[in-house]
This record gives sequence, structure tokens and C-alpha cells, in this order.
Amino acid sequence: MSFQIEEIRLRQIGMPLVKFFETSFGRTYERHMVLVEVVSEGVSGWGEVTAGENPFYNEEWTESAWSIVKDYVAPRILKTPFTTSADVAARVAHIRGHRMARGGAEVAVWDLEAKRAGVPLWKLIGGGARPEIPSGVSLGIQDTVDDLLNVIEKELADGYQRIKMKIKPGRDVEDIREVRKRFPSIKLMADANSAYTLNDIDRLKALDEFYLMMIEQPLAHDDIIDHAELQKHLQTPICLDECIRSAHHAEQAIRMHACGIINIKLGRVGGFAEAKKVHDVCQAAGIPVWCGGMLESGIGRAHNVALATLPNFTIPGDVSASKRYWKRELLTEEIVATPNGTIKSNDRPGFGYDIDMDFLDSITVRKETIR
Ligand code: OSB
Ligand code: MG
Repeated sequence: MSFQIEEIRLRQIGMPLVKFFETSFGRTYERHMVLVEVVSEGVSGWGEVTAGENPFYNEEWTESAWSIVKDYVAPRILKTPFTTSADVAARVAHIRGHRMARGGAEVAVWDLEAKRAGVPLWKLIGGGARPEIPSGVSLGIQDTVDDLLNVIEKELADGYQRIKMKIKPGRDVEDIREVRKRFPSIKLMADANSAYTLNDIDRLKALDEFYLMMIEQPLAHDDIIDHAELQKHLQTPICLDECIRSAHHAEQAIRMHACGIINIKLGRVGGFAEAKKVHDVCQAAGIPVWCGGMLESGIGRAHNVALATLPNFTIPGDVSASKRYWKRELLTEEIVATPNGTIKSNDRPGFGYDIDMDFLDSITVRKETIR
């Protein structure tokens, strides 16, 4: 049954993090995300643009996302009917880059279609391989190694299945050595967010000693070739994040042996249709995937839970409980982790949660309706 989007409501919201999050490219204290609400016959689908506040993770940021969705994405998806959400990506495919902005609208249409059909989003996208997704945590760079050890202890006590620590030059080998000394048998990995070059090959090789599950995106955000070179010298599998913006990139990276694992982020690849393609390419090649995060609100978080029910998401990802990020979630019910370090998907239509509209209004800093 085809459907038509009559109206798109854009909002920018501001949500302070419980604690700042530090990566090799800087600290985030407060998230400003763009939410996309697509409306058809009185039903609303919701999506979150996962771009950061500055163009440091990739080229997108809150402001560019607002303008791309408003001026380029909205006019291409309004008023002309869709038979399936799988067709949304093609309508906006000739917009170069800006996949997070395109993706924020794309996932909203999937949510809308799921709600109209009365089915959970995970079912509509072909997921449901597992009722609970394995959950890990991503820890920002801490002020001291002692702080890091304490945070890890707490997250493990809460049941999380895997610890990812952010690293950068000067906060790498020695920090990881201390973590391994204290926690010799945990599932541990490191994420460098592109902080190294091939000149650092000895430093990166030194990490092999700590039998990490993987090292995530050590080299430049757009350089698959150098990662292939580095992988030849490392025992530790490389996991690509920033480099993989499409299924085609995944194919190329796999063909070149640039990585052994891929982190899939809905926004980075432009939404569910492309995320499913990346998933399928990896599955066919025997490359496991996991679901990455971008410090999402409950809306993006719930979309991530749906995505991670696809079969090849076999490794614990970065999708964890709302309370690790927010004092108050914008859903009427928080997303929680079980004591076993899993997050349950549910059977409610769409992304599976209700939005706390009063709270949402109170944190909205900009709003616009496009018809
Ligand atoms: O590289 O995975 C990353 C957060 C912001 C930007 C990039 C990354 C991250 C995270 C946090 O690692 C994941 C999360 O907890 O949502
Ligand atoms: Mg990463």
C-alpha cells in the first residue's frame, strides 16, 4: 500500500551529556541533534540525524544537517508517493555526501511505514535474528588511567559484554597495558578515530601484545589503502568505522584486506537500506559487524537496537542504556540494559518507544515545518 509524506517537521534539540565524551578529535559536553518527523495521514515516523556539533568525526554537523534536510532532502521526499521505504535512498542518492542528513530522514520513513503497517521496525527491515542485542560500552578518554580503571569496573559490574576505550597518541600503549593488567580476560578493544598515520606503525604493532578484539579506525577517515598496508603488519584485526560510507566501500575494504571487522552506523552510511547492504556484503564475505553509536537520543538508539537484530551483528556493539548518556531520556521509558549486558527489542509498532512530547518541546531550540 503506497503512502505519501504530507509534512516534515524538523527540530533541533539540545541535550547535555551526563559526562563529557572525549575522543581523539575533541570533547563533547552537549549534543545538538536534528530530529526528523515525517507525517502521513495522521501518523508520524521519527528519525535522528547523528551528525556531531562540529565537522570533526566526518564533514557533517548540526547546521549542515539542518540545511541539507530542509533544502535538499525534504523537497525530494514530500508529496510523491512511496510503495516502500527501500525507495527513499534512491530519491536522495544524487546529493553528494551528507549521508547522516539523508539517513535521518530515511530512517524516519522506515519508522512511518512500520507504524502504518502495525509492525515493529526490526521486522520491517528484515531483522529479528535475536530478541536481545549484545551490548558493549564506548569509553571516552579519561583524565587519568585510574579514572579509566574505575569506569571499566563499574561498566563490567553493570554487565556490559565488551569494553571499548578511546585512544590517541600518548594515551595508548601505557593506558592499555594498565587496563590489561587489571582486567586480563575481558573483551577489550580500542578506537583511535583516525589519530595515527603509517609513521606510527611500531606504536600500533606494540598493541598486538594486548590481544585486543580489534583496533578501530587507526588511520585517516578516508583512507582504505593505508589501512590495508597497516593490516599486513598487525595481528590485531582492524575494524573500519569512518572509512565505510557505503556497501561499495565495504566491498573494496574487504577485497583489499584492509579490515577484519566493520562497524556499521546508520547515519554514516545514509540509513537502513544502505546499512542492510553493508551488512549483506560483510555477511557474504565472512566479516562480522557490530552496531556503532553517535551518542544518540532514545530515537536513534532505538533505531540502532532494531538494526542490530540483523543476523550478522554477532559482536557486542556500542549501543548501551540511555542512563549512561542522559539525565532524562526523551522517551516515556528509558532504553535499559539487562544484567547480562543485552538490550531487548520489543514488539511495539515502529521503533518501539513513545516520545515524551512535553520534555521534547522543552529541549527544542529550533523548529520548522516543511510541506
Ligand atoms: O568513533 O565510534 C565512534 C561517538 C562520537 C563519534 C564517534 C564515535 C563515538 C563513540 C560513542 O564511540 C558511541 C556511543 O556510545 O554512542
Ligand atoms: Mg569509531
